[in-house]
Order: sequence, then C-alpha cells, then structure tokens
Amino acid sequence: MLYPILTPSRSLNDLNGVWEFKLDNGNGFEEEWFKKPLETPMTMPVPAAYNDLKEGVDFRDHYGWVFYQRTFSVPGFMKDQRVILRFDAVAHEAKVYINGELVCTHKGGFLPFEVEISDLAGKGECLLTVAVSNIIDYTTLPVGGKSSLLGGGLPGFEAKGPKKPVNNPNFDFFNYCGIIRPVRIYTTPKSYISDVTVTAEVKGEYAALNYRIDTIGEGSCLVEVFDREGNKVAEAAGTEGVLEIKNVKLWQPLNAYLYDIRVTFGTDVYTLPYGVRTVRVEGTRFLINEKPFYFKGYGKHEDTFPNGRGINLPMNTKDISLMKWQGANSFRTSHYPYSEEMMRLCDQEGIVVIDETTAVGVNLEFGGGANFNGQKVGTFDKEHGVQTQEHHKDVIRDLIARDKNHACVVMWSIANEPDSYSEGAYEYFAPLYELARSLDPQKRPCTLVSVQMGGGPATDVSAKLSDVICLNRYYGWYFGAPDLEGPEQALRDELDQWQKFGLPVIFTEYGADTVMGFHDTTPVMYTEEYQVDYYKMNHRVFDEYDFVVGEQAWNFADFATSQGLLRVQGNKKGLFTRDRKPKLAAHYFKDRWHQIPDFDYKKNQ
Ligand code: BDP
Repeated sequence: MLYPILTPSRSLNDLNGVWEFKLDNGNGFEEEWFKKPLETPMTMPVPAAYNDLKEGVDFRDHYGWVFYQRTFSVPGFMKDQRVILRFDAVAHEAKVYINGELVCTHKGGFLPFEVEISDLAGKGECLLTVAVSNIIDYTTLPVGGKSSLLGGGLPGFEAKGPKKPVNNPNFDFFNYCGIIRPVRIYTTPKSYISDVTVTAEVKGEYAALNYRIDTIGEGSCLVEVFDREGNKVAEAAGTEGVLEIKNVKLWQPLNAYLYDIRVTFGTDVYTLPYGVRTVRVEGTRFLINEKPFYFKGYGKHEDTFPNGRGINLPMNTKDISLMKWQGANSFRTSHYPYSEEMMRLCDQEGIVVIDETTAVGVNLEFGGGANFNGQKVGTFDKEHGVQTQEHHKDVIRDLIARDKNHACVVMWSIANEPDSYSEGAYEYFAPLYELARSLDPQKRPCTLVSVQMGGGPATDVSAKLSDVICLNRYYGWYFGAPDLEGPEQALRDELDQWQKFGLPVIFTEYGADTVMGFHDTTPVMYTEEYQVDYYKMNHRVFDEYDFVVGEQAWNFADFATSQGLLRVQGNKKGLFTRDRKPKLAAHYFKDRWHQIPDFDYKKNQ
C-alpha cells in the first residue's frame, strides 16, 4: 500500500487533532453511539495511545471498546477525484462509521487500512466515529487472554479484588491502544497508480531497476528516476520495465543515498524515494551490497511518555541520533511493524532494519516463552491455532505490501519467540515462510526470533526454515544470574551446536534489567555495573565465533509493561532510560561499537 503524499495530482489533508472520546460502558453498540454526537465525551488527541492520557486504573486498564468521534467535510471541488480515508494504525481492531453507517472494519493494530469516501464530496458535514477495541485473544496478533481479575500475586496469595474482565497479554509490553498513528484524507485522480514495486540488480557501477506499476483506469505510464540533485538519470515507459542507472550510488548502512522514482500514469503522479542496494545470505555471511555486514544495535519499542505506542516523531529522530552516537547501525522492529514515518526515516538515515510482524505470544499449545503473564492454554486447540495462522498470513501480506520497497529493510522476522520447537511448529510456520518468500519482490532473507526455552537447534524449526538464526538469549540473567561463569560456558555450548548448521547467527535479544542509579562495588543484579559485566561476558563469547554476525541488545530503552513481580514500573533492560538518559552500559557500548566496523568484522568467514 502506497504511503500517502502530496503530489501534483494528489491532495493530502490530515484529520489529526483533538477528537471526542468515550469509553464503552458495554452499551455503546446497542445504543448506537456512532449515530449521534457522543454524550458526555472526553477530549482525546489523535494520534496517540489513550491509556496514559487520563488518570485512574479503570481508564488505563479499560477492557474492550472505546469510541472516538469528530466531524469533517469533503470539499465539493474534490467531486471528480477519488477520495480516500486512511488510517495508518488503529490498535487493535477498528469499526469506522460515517453518519452512522459502518464503512469499514479492520483487525490488527500496526498496519494501515483505508476506505473510499468519494461520494461524500460536497455533501456537507459528516460525523466520523471510530470504535476501537483493545481486546487480545488467541485469534489476534499479538496474542493474549482474558482474565477476570486485575492483579496477580504469588501462588496462594493471589489478588481477591473485584471481578472484572481484563486483558492478559501473552507478551512483555504494555497493551497501549487507540488511534496510534495519523488519520488522513487523500485524493487521487479517477485513473490512478495503485502500487509501485521496484527491485534492483547491481553489477559494479551499473544498476538495473526492475519496476512494476499497478494501475486502475486508463492512461499511459512514464517512470523517471532522479538523483539527489534533481538530475534525471533514467527513464522508461510502460507499466513494467527496467530502468538503467550508470554510475549508481548505492544505499549503504549509515551512508544512505535515495533516488526519487517518479511515476506518471495519465494525470496521476506519485514519487517513491528508493535506495539501491542488494542483500543476500551466503554461507555464514550476511551480505549487504556483497560485503559481510555486522549488525550492531537493539530490539526497540515504540514506547514513550505520554504517547504510549502513539507516534512520536521527535523521539524517532532522537533515537536515531543516539544510535549514531553509540556507533550502532541497526534495530529490529520488535514486536510489531513500526510507523511508516520511522521506516522512511531509516531509509534516509541509513539505519538497517529487521522488520517484524505482530506475531508475539504465539505459544499455541504451549504457554512457553518468557511471558510471565502468559496463560497456559493447555493442549493445542486446533481452532485457535488455525485462526491465529490465518491472521498471521494477513499480517505478513500487509506488512510486505507496505514495506517491500524500503532499502532499510534487510530481513523479515516472521515471529518473536513463538513456540517454534513443539510438535506442529513446522506445519504452522513452513507455509508462513513460503508466503513471505513468494510475496517479497526483493527475496530478502526470512527468520523467526527464537526463544531460549526452545531446546536449541535440535528441536527449533529455525534450523530448517530460517536463512539467519536469530537468538534471544539471557545467559547471565534469567539463566544463571548472578553467576556469569556458568552461563558463559552454557552460551559457548549452545553456539557449538549451532555451528554445525552453517548459518549466520544474530543475537536479537540479550540483556539484564538495570535500574538507573543503582550501583555497587561488586556486581549485584539490577545495578548499572552488573549490566556492563553481563554484556562484557556475552561479547567475549560472540567475538569468538565467526558465524555470529550481529548483536542487538535488549532493549534500546526502558519501556512500559503490564504490572508484575519482575517489572519495576516497566521493563528496565534499556541501555537508555525511558526518557533517553544513558546508563553506564550505554557508554560501554559506545566504546565497543565505535571499534567494530560495519563490514568485515569477522575476518575468518
Ligand atoms: C523476551 C521477549 C521480550 C521481553 C524480554 C524480557 O522477546 O519481549 O521483553 O524477553 O524478558 O522473552 O525482557
């Protein structure tokens, strides 16, 4: 799906701002709140997660639907245009009503959807109501369950509070919800460009860009490529073809270069920023532009105060600045697709991205994974499993459709810490890899991010399905802490096993909770010193194995989670605090990463 932009043929109007808002009391749909102005509404900014914006646990942990509302008009001069209402992300399910009529629904909180509203042009003021649900279950991604009690406690000491339904996330981040990304109206001419797909073949200084333009209606098609200075460097006619660039400037990690590909179809014009680069895996090497790349970076979250998971453009810029300060070159979009603005920024800034689906907490039979609130489902429920897989396919389809042209995206992550090792895992995952590989025009490597409790290479389907083995490992934290010697040996033992598969390995998570300001002379868990020692131990091992081609610390910054005995006002594994102040380990990483080159770090591959 094309990102909405203003072009000579397309207008763009944003509906962001302060909307009316009301928590559903269970009667919202029955009383048809979407048919009239909300009674006793609150105000609510769009885009943002609503949870941290009003006080009280009933608000923050509200279970179910909320209603957003505002009015808008489509100007009469748009009558001969196609008018589209686009939501960049609504978490997790949306029902959109205009003047009381349901115009579209969408499930899945982190990918865009849109609906044509051309017939509203010149019709006067419209009432727009968006009902949003935060319910997670075994058919949604991320996965969750329903509890009837708020709160937890040690076995035998469970909370005995009032019975009310609450979400029970099977994942370790706060279930922020609402209209979390921009809402816009854009127009196109009636005959229009519906999609653009570009892949690159590079031979020395020559690049051939294979393109396909999907169109609706009549018109002839022209595709032109411009360099940064605005010089035209290639041109071709027709909806499919090849654009030849001589003396190509490649998109490189931390040294980005973007061309503008301008497509004209009839009267419609659309411009795609495009970085030319190649990616492939060869043996144990991850090649970007045919050179062995070493991933230095993090797992992240879209998580700031008070936006929650709501888009925060200044923080995106700040985060990339901190990454560069630290000598990092990459991150993973753990555990859901990030905003389109962030992906475009990474293209511009040369940050390498492992792009992850919303599949977190997929422990179908099993209740495994490091998810402390996870409900054990017990025996495999075929019905749930099948429904999850169907939705998982939709998410893969929509993610690749949205992000396929991004130079920054070098690999797809099909899931985070799923049950990838029990009976049925191969049957569940093999079709998903197949789907991703068939849909991606650039044929990027595919992976899943493997959980430590999975039993390792012998049982993990990663060994059979993934192009790169991605490991989340907590030797020296969940496993063995505060001892670091035994865990060091255990980490070596595991890597010795992976070595036999001849695949590259990236550590996509490793980390230790650390409360800023906690210090000690001998390393004590949760102190800043322990975090540094933990990382030093892990790095000693990573550096000994040439097939380890990347290290992404967990996490870039502290982040909000559900409450639990192991969470001190959130997950504290950040190298930075939630407001982006560096812990001791942030400085340690800065020293290390500035000494590690982006390419050719492992000499004996
Ligand atoms: C891993 C999960 C991640 C958690 C992390 C942790 O992938 O979402 O936040 O552990 O426990 O299991 O900090």
